[in-house]
Amino acid sequence: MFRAVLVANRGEIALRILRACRELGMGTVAVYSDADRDAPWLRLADQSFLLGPAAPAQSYLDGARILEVARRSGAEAIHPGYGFLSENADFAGAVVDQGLTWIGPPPSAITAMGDKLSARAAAMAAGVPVVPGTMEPTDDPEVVRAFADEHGYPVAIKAAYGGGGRGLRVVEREADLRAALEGAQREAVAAFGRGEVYVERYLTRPRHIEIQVLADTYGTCLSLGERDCSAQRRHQKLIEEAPAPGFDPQVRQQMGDAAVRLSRSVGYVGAGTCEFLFEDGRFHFLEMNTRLQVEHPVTELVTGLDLVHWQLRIAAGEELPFTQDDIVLRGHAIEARVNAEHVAAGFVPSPGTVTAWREPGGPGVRVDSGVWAGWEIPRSYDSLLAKLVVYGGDRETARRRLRRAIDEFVVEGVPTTLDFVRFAVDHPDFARGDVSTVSVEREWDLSPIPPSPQAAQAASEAPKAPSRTFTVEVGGKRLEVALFEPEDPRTLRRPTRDRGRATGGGTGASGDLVAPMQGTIVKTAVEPGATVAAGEVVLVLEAMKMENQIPAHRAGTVTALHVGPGDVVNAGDLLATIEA
Ligand code: MV4
Repeated sequence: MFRAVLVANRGEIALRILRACRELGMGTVAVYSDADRDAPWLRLADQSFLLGPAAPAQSYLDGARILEVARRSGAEAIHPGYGFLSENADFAGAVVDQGLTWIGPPPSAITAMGDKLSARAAAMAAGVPVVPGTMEPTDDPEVVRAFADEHGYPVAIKAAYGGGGRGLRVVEREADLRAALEGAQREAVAAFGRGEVYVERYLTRPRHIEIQVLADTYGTCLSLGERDCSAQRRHQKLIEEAPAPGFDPQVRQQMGDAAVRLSRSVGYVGAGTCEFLFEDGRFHFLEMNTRLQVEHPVTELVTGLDLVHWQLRIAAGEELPFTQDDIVLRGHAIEARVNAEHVAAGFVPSPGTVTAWREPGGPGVRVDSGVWAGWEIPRSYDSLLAKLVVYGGDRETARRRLRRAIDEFVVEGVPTTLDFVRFAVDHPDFARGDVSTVSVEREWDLSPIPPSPQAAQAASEAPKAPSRTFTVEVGGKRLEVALFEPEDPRTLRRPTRDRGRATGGGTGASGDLVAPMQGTIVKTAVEPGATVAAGEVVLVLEAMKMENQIPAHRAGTVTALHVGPGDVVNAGDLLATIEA
């Protein structure tokens, strides 16, 4: 038991952890930035401290400031949540050096799993299968070529210090090898300051399956089963579920054993996750996340265990009172992420003010959120507003429940990824449980997803207009009437042109190729006057430290390039003109 726990995070996860502390009778200390003064999680804390300005480096990433708050508040332990400082071994070490308890694994375990090559080496040593690939960093195209010659294309070039898909390049043929190596290195240096890469055989349609582990300080380390997180886009998970649909119990056991072996080998303590790719009945270790994950609730629902309770109790020195045989998976859970994003425009973050917020409820529905009506979503942080998690006795019950809960969820003021989830739960692949990591991006036609009224409003750049609904009774029958007119029609501005946001690349008859997102032009791939096929890469745009190849939206002649390397563009800005 801790007298007080400092929660070094924000949003839904801060709320989640504060609730657990209160349930265990521990005192709570919350922190916040200038942008989060009005935040809902502060109400659940015994004490709250301002960290500083909105910029993460000056608030939630400022370890020294957080330690100072810990001292002032009398907190005995720090829970980092996910993101921010949660996988920072130096900060974890500093917490321990201050005589405080770090609610997470030992810093040495964070370091062992901190880069992909060292994680691969640990996995090999523990007898855990990894994807065939090189084990040493290289910057030599010949090393990459030799590996591809031996194992065949496609190969994946990966940044050793990469993450979230940054510094990852897939090479289909020898001719693309050099450019891919340079691209991976450039991206890795930009994002992580380190350009080391290595090569792996590229699996073309794997599922992303991860194993939740829980270890105490007395040598007990258990697998809490798997989660299937294959439904993702641009390395942003959208839907996660437990157990994985149609999963063979024998494979579950083998993966669980592998995750436990690996965790033990690095002296793991607390809650952790081993990520695997699963293809053709075989699994390959990818990396280990040494923290609580966003999607932990689906595991909680099928195991009946409260992961945050156990993190706190393990950190307080308690022994796990159950064994592997006691871990029984029951029923099915699905989580949908509710991000403030404009789906039809290519999942573009879309912060704004949440004007209405009504969460679904009823049997088998859990909502972890950090939002209320009137909340202005800060631009400085990620766009996760809430997680809608449903439970059912079997997968189909859970799937239908998710559909029902989405229909109940009222969010106004900002568009959300619920627009996507509504579409996804009805998709035949999802209904069948046949989703891989490439389904959403490469296989599904997302064009039927209608722009939500909020998204349409955002795209039209109309003044923040009252899109209001009224309830009227006509002949005694209740009717909902939606009003999309601005209050004062004189302020209505017509959009001067389709800025292309609705498609991400510009479509239709227009020759305008527009930026699908804000970012920096890294390079141009064609010269003015060039003839391009639809889909051919025209330029490379770096956004959020990821390089995005911008394809031609139509075949034709590039009559003008309006930007060049180094230019910063906003979503909707004109990049090139392509005349048919
Ligand atoms: C792969 C792969 C296929 N083959 N490695 C993407 C991010 C990084 N964590 C690992 N990633 C992948 N590595 C080989 N050898 C496919 C992916 C991948 C992926 C992995 C997990 C979840 C979603 C993904 C989406 C695209 C690609």
